[in-house]
Order: sequence, then C-alpha cells, then structure tokens
Amino acid sequence: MIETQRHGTVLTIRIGNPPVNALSEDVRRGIYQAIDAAQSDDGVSAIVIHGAGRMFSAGADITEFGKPLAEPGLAVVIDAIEASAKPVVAAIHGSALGGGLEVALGAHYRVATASAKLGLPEVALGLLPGAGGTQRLPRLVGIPAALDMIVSGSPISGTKALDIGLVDKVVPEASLVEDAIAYAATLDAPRPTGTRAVSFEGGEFERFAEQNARKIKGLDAPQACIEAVRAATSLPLAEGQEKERSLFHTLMGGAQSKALRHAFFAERAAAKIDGLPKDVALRPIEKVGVIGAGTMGGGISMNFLSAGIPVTIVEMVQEALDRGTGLMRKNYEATAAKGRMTSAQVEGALALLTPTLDFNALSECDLIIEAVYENMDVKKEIFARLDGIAKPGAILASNTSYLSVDEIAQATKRPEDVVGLHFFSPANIMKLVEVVRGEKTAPDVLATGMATARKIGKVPVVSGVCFGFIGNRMLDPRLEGAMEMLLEGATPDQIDRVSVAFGMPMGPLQMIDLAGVDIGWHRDPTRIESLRDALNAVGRWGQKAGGGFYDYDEKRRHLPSPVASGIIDDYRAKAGVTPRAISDEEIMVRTMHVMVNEGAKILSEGIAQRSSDVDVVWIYGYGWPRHTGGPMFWAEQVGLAKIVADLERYADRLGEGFSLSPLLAEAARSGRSLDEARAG
Ligand code: HSC
Repeated sequence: MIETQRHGTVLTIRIGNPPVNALSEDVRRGIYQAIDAAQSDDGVSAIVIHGAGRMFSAGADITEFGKPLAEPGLAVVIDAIEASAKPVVAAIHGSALGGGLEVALGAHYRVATASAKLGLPEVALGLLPGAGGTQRLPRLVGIPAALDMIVSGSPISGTKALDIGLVDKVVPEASLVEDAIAYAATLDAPRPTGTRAVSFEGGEFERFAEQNARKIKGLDAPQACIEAVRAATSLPLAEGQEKERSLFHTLMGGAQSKALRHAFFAERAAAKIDGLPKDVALRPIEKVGVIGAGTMGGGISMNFLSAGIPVTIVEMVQEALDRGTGLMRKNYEATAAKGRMTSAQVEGALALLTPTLDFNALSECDLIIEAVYENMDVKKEIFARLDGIAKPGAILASNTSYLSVDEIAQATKRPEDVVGLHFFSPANIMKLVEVVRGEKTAPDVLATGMATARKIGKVPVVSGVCFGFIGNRMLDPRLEGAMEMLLEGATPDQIDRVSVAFGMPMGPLQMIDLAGVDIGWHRDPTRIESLRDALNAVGRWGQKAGGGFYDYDEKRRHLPSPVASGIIDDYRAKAGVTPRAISDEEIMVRTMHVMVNEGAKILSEGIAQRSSDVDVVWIYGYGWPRHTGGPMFWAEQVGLAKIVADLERYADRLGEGFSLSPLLAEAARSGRSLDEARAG
C-alpha cells in the first residue's frame, strides 16, 4: 500500500492501492506513520508523496462511506503532513481528486504533469471536500477560483493549476518523481498553506451564488460548499475545518448524497455484462459506417469523428446527404463558437468523414450502424443487403429505438454479428447508449459494442430485446398517463409542473412537443381518434411547427396555448368527458409510479441486468434528476410498499392495459429490494 524509499536525504512515500489509489484505512495509516517516522529521522531533509500506477489518488475510498470511520481519519493525516517540520512535495500525475487533492494541499509544495487532472469532485457525490479542501484551496488560489472548482466539481489540468497558483511547477511525466525529488532537495523549509490569510473581496459569494443559481437550485451540496468556503474567510484553519466537518457529516447523512453515490456506482456496475468473461477479446473498430444521414445518423457519426475514428456515411440521394453533412458542420461550428473546440479540431473531425451514395463503400467498415426510420421491412432489407457486402467479422448494428433486434438479425446469415446500438437524441450530446443484446448476439460483439460506446464517451447499458428496450418501454406508460389525464381534465402545464418540480428537465407533454406530436402518429385530419390526432390535424406537430401542447416564443420557451386548450376542450366535449379536478398526487402516480412498475417488469423479464441499470438509462437518456438516484432507487427510498399502495389506490384510473408487476408486489410485501426479490 505505502512504500517508502530514500534518495539521498529525500524520502519518497508512494501510494499504491490499485486501481485508483483510494485513500483507504491502510493507506491513511501508512502515510501517517511514514510522515511521523520522518520527523525524527535526521537523515531525511524533505519528503515527496506520489502515486503508483495511473494516478496520484482518486480520493477517499467511497466504499468506506456509511461505515464507521477507521482511524486515522484523512483530515488527521493531512494535518500531520502540513505540520511536518520537513518540507513535503506532492508529485501529481493522472488524477488528484477529492481527498487526493486534499493530501496535495496539505503538502507544502506541489509539482504536476501538464495533463494531470486536479479537482474536488465531492459535490458530484452530494458531498463537500471534508478533509480541509474547502479551507486550504481558497487560501492558496483565492475565493473565485476555489469556489469554481469546489462547486462545479470539475477538474483542471496541471497547466491551468500552475496558472492559478495551485501547483508550483509543471514537469514531464517521464521524470515526475525524479524532478520532484530534485526540487525537494533544494527546499529548506516547509510552507504551510493553513496559516495563510484568505484574499477576499466583498460580494464575491453573493455574485457567485447568483451566477450559479439555476445550476445549484434544490441541491444541498453546492450550497454547503459555498458556506464552507465562506468560513475560510473568517475562521482560522482549525475552526474552519470544524465547520467543514460538520457540513460534511450533514450531507453524508442526507438523501441526496446517498442517491448520488448510488448513481456513481450504478454507472460503473452498468459496464459489467452478466455471463461474459471480463477478458473477452474485442473486435478492432477502426472504421465505422453509418447508414442514414438524418439527425440521428449525423449525430451518431459525430461521436466517432470527434474520437478520431473515420466514418463513411451513406444516403440514398445527394440532397439528403448534403443536408446531413451540412448539419454536422453546423453543429461542430456551434460547438467551436462556444469555445469548446478549435476550428482546426472541427476541420480535423470533418476530414475523417466520407459522405457517399455508394452502399458498397461500407464493405471496408468494422462497425456499421443503421440509422434509418423505424420500419421493420426497410430495416430488414438494409440488413440483407449489408450481409452481402460487409466484410467477415464486421459488426452490424441497428439504432432502432423500439423494434426487435432478433427479427432484424434474421434478415442476415450472421445474426451473431448483429447488435442494437440505441443512441438518444441529440446523439452527439446525450450520453446514453442502450446496447441491445439479441438472442444470437456473440459475446465479443456485445463486449465490443459496450467498449466502443465507452470509447466515444458514452455511458452504455445492456438491454435485452423487447418493444422499446429499457428506456422507451418505461416512457410509454408515462406518456399514456399524461395524455389520459389531459383528457380527464388536467392542463398540460399542471401535468408537466409535477415532473419539473421533481427535478426532471421537462414534463411528459413538453417532451412530446420536443420529439414531435406527430412522431409515430398520423397527420390525417379525417381520422381523429385521440388528442394527438386532433393536434396533428391542425398542424400542431410540436416545437418544430411552432407549437403543440404549448406555444413557443423565439427563445423556444413554452407558453400556455389558448389554441391547444381550445382543441383539448373540443375533443373532451366530443368524447363526452366531463373534466374533473386532478391532484398532483394522482399526476405523480400516473406519470412516475407507472414507470417504476414497468421497470420492475423489465427486471423480472431479464431485459435489464440489474435495477441500477434502469436508473442509469433514465439519468443519462432522459435527464432523470441524478440526486434522486434514478427511478428504481427513488422508488426504493420512497418505499416499494408505498409505491404499490399508491398504484392500487389509483388502479381504476390506470387504464385497461395496466397490471401490477408481480416482482414489485413481492418486493413490497417482503420488504426486499427489487434485485433481492428477483434473485429469489
Ligand atoms: C472524497 O475524497 C472525500 C474527501 O473530501 C475526504 C472526506 C474525509 C471525510 C472525513 C470526515 C469528516 N473510492 O471510474 P473507473 C473504483 S470523496 C473507491 O471505472 P476510470 C470504481 O468504482 C471521493 N473506489 O476508472 C471502479 O471500481 P470497479 C472523491 C473508487 O479510469 C474502479 O475504481 N473522488 C473510487 O474511468 C475504476 O474506476 C471522486 O469522486 C474511490 N474514490 O476513472 C473520484 N474511485 O472496477 C471518483 C473509483 O469495481 N473517481 N473507484 O467498478 C473517478 O472519478 C474515476 O474513478 C477516476 C478514474 C477519474 C478516478
């Protein structure tokens, strides 16, 4: 765990706790003892702390959270580093995150590689830096930079850290430890950060809170971070740390941190594929083909281009191809205009794109993703054609969002090479990819699908084959509930407000407006059999048409629509429905609880591998508020027995298609989690 070594009069302390050098109990004790022993060792003039393997340290061991804390605590270790009579240098490569950066802040000097990532990401776990970070960082870099790092949780590079005074030197990775030792040998005195005064201007906190109001609204941790940093301006280190510790404990005991920590582990658990050896050999993906240059095909292509992987994109007619590639350029340029890409990077990415009308050009590709419209016959035809031209071993993927990957695979003579790669719109931005495992999908195809999605920066989740897979299948009862309540008397705003108050980015009807009221529906004005038909018949196809359930202003903000409410009133009257008052509780049950019920069915059918995978799908695919942990985690926190009781109370309003999931009922009855109840 901890190895010490002497280099002349400099002592190195190496943290070795793979895979991320988390500061678990043994590591803390080891550092503490090494620092302590060095104090009385006359042969030691200075100390260097560094990390073995990929990084300095990813911080506190998150798996220890929620258990009684074993001594020595991290703050005690860091105080001992700062109190060392011999100068201590932290030598940082890879990541120094959370408690890892706090160790480095306790050191008197810091050297880092240019590409190192230094950050305090505790806020993403619903916490704050609890080992002195909120007190030492502002003393070192000032209030604005410290607030920025602590409240955003985003790491900065070694180069940026040098600019703001967080590190003293940037050195090459190859000679990091050597350079740190040479530097330490020149130092003759410690330089504790904790005794510095914080430079501080009036109004900084108020300004910061105002500027970030939207991002931090309703979240406990960012508010606590601000309060802790404020303490650094008025209290000496020890008292500031006491305040920090107390805020840390309050957050740790709160519901938001529990949910955010669940989300952290859920995301990592999703990477694991049941029934597949971890070391299955992957197929090399060096060239990708995309069929269809629509919004989806273009967005999918951009992910690969941005990751440096060449893409051949195929369309049927030149005009559609030009429109698609034009949109890709426009999207890239918009990113560049926001300063997130240079124009050289834009041109570099687009240079990897080969637009063509020649289907045979796909024969060179290792992975081919079909992204045409949802029609089984069309998809089967495309896969049969692909079978004839794709090289042996190429992975044939469909971006279908509802249809059976098994049926698509049957159109080929190589169903083992077929997999679903379901991206979410806008595909160049949304992180989720459902990797759909067909009945015959080969293990290495599935594993390559998952690895490739990660390579392009996505969060992949394995799904079995069913109509709509995990995400869209759960979306269906949510949208259905919303539409029915609209008919029964609720307004669009009333329904959507319940979801938005819960923390969703938008309500179900706003979502339909965004996707298109007409998507999956007809526009025929002579066949009006639903509210959607009634809207479609008059061209209220959603945002793209200027209005749907809502009107939209030039900034795409939604406004209540007198026209839509007239259409809804008319339709109700024609359907003979007398509107009634609908409570927020009922809206909650019919738009949220019904999703949990569907999620439980998805679990019991083995479509999702584990309940946390369902959470990951909703957090990354639909913007479910991360601080509630995802729908299944949220339901377990509310209590499955309560969810079931609520569903039963409204059972006669949940429509004929509704049935309570036996798994959900059983878990609620026995007081077990859904995963436990499923395992039997
Ligand atoms: C913290 O530091 C609190 C402090 O302020 C101190 C508080 C003191 C309190 C005192 C009381 C008052 N711990 O992500 P990967 C696992 S909070 C345990 O796939 P990558 C991970 O689960 C911490 N395990 O790798 C996975 O395990 P699996 C603040 C951790 O290369 C494996 O390592 N720090 C862990 O893609 C590989 O992880 C953070 O929030 C941890 N800290 O990314 C950083 N970190 O194989 C969290 C990772 O079994 N970590 N694991 O699935 C990360 O952001 C990423 O892991 C890295 C590496 C960017 C480090």
